[in-house]
Amino acid sequence: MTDQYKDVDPQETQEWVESIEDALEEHGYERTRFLLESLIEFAQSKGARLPFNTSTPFLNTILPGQQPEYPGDRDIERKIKSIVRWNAMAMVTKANKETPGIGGHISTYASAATLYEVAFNHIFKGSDHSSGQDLVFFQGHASPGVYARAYLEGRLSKDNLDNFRRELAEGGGLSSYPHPYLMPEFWQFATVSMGLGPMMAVYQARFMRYMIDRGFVENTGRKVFAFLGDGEMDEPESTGALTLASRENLDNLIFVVNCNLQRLDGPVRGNSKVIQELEGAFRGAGWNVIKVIWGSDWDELIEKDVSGTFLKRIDEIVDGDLLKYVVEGGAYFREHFFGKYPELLKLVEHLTDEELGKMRPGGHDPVKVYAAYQEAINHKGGPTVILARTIKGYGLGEAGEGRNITHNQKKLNENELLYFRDRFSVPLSDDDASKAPFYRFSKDSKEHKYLIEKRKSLGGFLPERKNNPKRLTVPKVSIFEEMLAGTGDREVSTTMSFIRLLTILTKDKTIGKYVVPIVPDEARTFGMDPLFRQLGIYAHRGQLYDPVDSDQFLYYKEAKNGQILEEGINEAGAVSSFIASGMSYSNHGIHMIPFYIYYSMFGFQRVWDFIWAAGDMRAKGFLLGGTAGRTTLNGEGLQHQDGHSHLAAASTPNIKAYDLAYAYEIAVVVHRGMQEMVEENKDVIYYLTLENENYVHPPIPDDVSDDIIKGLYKIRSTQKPTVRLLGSGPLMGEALAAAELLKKDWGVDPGIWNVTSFSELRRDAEEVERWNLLNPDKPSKRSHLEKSLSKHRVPTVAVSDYVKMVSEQIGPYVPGPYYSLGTDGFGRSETREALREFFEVDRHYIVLTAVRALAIEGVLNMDTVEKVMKKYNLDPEKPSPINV
Ligand SMILES: Cc1ncc(C[n+]2csc(CCOP(=O)(O)OP(=O)(O)O)c2C)c(N)n1
Ligand SMILES: [Mg+2]
Repeated sequence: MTDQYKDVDPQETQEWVESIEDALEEHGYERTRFLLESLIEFAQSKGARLPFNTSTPFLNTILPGQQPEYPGDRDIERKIKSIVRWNAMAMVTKANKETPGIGGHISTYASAATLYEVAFNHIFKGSDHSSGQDLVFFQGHASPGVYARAYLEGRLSKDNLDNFRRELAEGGGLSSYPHPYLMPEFWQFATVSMGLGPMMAVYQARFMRYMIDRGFVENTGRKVFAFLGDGEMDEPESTGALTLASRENLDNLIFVVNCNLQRLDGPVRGNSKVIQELEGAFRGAGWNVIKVIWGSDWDELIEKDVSGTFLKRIDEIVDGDLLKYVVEGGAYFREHFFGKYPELLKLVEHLTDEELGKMRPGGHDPVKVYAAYQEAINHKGGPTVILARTIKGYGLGEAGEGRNITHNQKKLNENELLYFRDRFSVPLSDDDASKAPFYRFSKDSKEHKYLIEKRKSLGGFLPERKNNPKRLTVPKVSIFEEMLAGTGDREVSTTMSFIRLLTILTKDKTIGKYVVPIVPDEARTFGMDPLFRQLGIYAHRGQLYDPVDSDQFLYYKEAKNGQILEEGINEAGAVSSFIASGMSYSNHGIHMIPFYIYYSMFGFQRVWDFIWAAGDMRAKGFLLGGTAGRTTLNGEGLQHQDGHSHLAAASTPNIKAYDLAYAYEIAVVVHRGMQEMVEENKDVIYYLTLENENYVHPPIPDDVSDDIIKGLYKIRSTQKPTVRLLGSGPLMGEALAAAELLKKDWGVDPGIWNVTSFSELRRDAEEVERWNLLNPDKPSKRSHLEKSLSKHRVPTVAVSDYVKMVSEQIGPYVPGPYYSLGTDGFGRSETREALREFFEVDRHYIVLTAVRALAIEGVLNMDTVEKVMKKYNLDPEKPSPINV
């Protein structure tokens, strides 16, 4: 027995309990809570060290007497739910019978069916509702159930269901999981990379607030729901933003954790109780927690347990035991759980083993689940989590109910199908049932009418993804005249140029207010802090304090209608804000234009999974990798110097990535990006790397804008080129310096080109190549690369501040021999010059490569190459930067 249960004076305890009982009866729940809290406070003030306890007894939060009346027809709803269950199971079973190994999940939805069906019938609001559409993150592995319901609603056809996980089938199939990219009129949120959903949901709710506080939309009480797995809660991201949600009082946010106590391999917490642990985490983070552990069958038993023995016993056991009771059935349950204490055994003596085995957990009881939803949607002042205990594989019996293999159960055999049919009274004959057909209520059945009527009164079907935003007009590129004109003698960095551009853009009368600058505690690094004052930092509560720099013009200004999202040291949160604002055109019907600027090293490699999800969800906006470039960011060393984010960007299909050298390039690229996003309504993300090296920016040459977008434009041509240099981003300066040396020291006059995007060049060249492959009968097309470079098949030397693979992307498509210089290896802190020499990307290495290329071509002697080495003191024994 734990200390907790040692009672040295039971009579005194009883008196206290009776007082509380009186208070509950006379004054109700709120007053009782107040009294208890006052007592605790008093005891603490007198020195009593009360342990901080974040969890409450393992009971339902809402007592039977506090439950609202159930608003629906239980009988019809059960029939509908049973058919949804059947169809979801049949969809996966059929798919795997026809195509073994195609996959799918039966058990997740089997556990979550009641959670979803109650919400579909009574809670979720559709887009025609006067409050607007609720945003729902569906648990990814429960997708078969969501499809099965859409089938009953008549939104999906039998063919669609037949083609679950066969998306290339004729007529199109259904995606494995929620993927808005693949089913753009259906799914809204990509959830299946576990942990991203909960975090993104928090930021969606927060962004909804932002839109309200900035006056873009009315507060109509819309909600964000996130349905999550209990195993999924182990992902650090799942709980990573909980305190933000309570800090910002997000009562528009509801998490529903499907606590079936199991994940893929086995129990989530065999040796303890995951629900209690989660309660502690959420309560500690300031959330309203509603536990739904026991179904109505248990009400009487718990009520009768005046001695607290049930509570004591339930406290002794762990989740592993609860799972065992489900699998072993009523007799085992009686013996091993109730059997420990005679008075407990007495409580269930009137029940048969079968009845005992069928007593449901709360998450399978519509009355309990509805009560939880009602309280959650009416809760004010903060977010709510519903922790609902369910059974994984509910209804599968021997085929997997509660068993460790259940997650991967993909098909039922004949006997199992018949068992399932009987368990849920599915009206199919033995013959029919063993073929696992889809079942649909006839149009004039009361079940069909009921489910349609319910959705109609709640504003239409869900999920449903909208894409009809109001188009915005992008001002002419001339608003960025300052960038286009060059900087004269002034030396600035591309990072500074971008901040100027952002300042101009946010001041623009037509489009400025739609811009959402996002930064994770790095604004001063990028010189963005003046915008704090100009735009304000978004804070729902405004600014409750006098900032330490309030006497200064550019003080730290927080405001309720602030425009900047300053996310703190939190790249995962910041990119979630980027996603929420980049999806605003769909979720709010208003194009917002996020500009998320961050240390480029903490971008792709840290949150690429979120960026991938952003692509799936068709988010749009600008990612700005600040202080990028392995050698351009010099003093910060190995973990700060980004020389590879462009590889990740290049392989993310919806991203257009640019590494820019000059201010006018930034103006042209951002301008074109905005046109694509808000005028043409394309789902595209632009990724720009920006650097902190200061140099003079020239004015924009004539007629290069289109080529800047395509990825390559000419800086200087020569009469009779023998070699060509491609510079990119900050290493353009080294390419230009190398050209000078080539001319001055070796009499070679190279053509010079500026590459703004290796990945855009490669994509274009690949597309052209593919078209030519598939269209042998038609005249060949030519890529931008070919059009630009094929006149002279001379050697080409490319240099960038990224790993060689970045510039090598275009290697197969460049006419003539192609040489790449890049920054492979770990970075380190040094001067920029030393780093460029170390990584062998400086002017001398460019010259060396060009001269050797000419020697190989027979234009120069090999002797000249040796002379180059000598002249610039290049050491043949220098260790490779990759190995040191
Ligand atoms: C980031 C990530 N890691 C692993 C997986 C593979 N995975 C899919 S479902 C699953 C178990 C899910 O358990 P839980 O969250 O408890 O959901 P349940 O199916 O039990 O409702 C795992 C490990 C994934 N989808 N995403
Ligand atoms: Mg689980």
